[in-house]
Amino acid sequence: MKTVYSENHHRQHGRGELTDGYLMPVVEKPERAEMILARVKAEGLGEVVAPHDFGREPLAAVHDAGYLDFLENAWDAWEAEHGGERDALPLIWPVRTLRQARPENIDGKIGYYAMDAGTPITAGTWQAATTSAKVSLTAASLVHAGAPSAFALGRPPGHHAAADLLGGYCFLNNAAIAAQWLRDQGVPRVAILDVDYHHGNGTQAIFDDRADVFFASIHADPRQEFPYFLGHADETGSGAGEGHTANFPLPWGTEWPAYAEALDAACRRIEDYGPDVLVVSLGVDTFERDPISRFRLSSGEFPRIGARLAGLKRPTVFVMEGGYAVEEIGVNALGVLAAFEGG
Ligand code: SP5
Ligand code: ZN
Repeated sequence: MKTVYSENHHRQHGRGELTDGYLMPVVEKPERAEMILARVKAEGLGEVVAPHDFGREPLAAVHDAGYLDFLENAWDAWEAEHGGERDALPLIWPVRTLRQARPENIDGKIGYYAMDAGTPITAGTWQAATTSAKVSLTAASLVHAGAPSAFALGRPPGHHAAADLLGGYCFLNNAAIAAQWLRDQGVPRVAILDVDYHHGNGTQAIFDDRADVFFASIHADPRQEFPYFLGHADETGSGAGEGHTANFPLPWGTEWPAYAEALDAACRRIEDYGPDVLVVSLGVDTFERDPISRFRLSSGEFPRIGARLAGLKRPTVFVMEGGYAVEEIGVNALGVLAAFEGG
């Protein structure tokens, strides 16, 4: 399969994320994509191609116009207020009892649009995030044009970003943008399977009340793990989308046998739905030595994920999400992709 890649991801290189009470070096860093790209080349997965420009429309089909405007201008506003020495991070949020209204001040705006203090906005964030969206759109267009599969090797990731919300290292929801674009090309039914360790709260929220995009996610139980406030088993969609969301939360310490059962259950739900195209939110932070995660999949088990996905026999767009064990991230991601192609 072809890999879509652009060097522009280097423009997102945050200096710090608030974690465990410290401002720590970010884990979502450029080396992640470099390691995966090196492995794509080493294993000969296929041609590496540059993304095309799709304009603003496919972004606006998923994200709120006010949010896009904020994201595009946030760094300049932050720099004008605080200088450019430190990344932009929020420190107050409109939680219970507070009013959900967008302030004028940049600090207020960041709190209004951010879900956490781990997702720094930098000088290059807009360029990197819009390029990552283009990467996923280009992969979707390859599959729409008849390729059996394509790999969107973008960063920053996307699945925590909702219509008007950034967080979890995500700014634009690349998988949702690809899925919506496919719908807008006339593809009747799209399914998104999210295998990142963390629940894809943004993707779920975007398609919550819709029947034309099915969302299934296998992830660490939000009672224990980030993002804490979405991804429980009883969330099944709302309104017209009732029954079109399926969550498979698993406990800390989950190993392959329990993971495989959840994967199989999720795949059976997708088979029942019968999508025309499958979008996979591919996170490999389920790895046993991931520095921020607590599942225990070994490198040898990622190919089994790819083989199970191949069994769905659907045109498939892989969109890169998380995975922070930089040394092994390429091996683990390629484990899924190469086994998919072989299966
Ligand atoms: C795309 C994606 O995988 N986003 C994940 C965002 C998770 N951010 C919060 C992580 C909190 C980690 N706390 C554990 C620190 C270990 N000392
Ligand atoms: Zn993750």
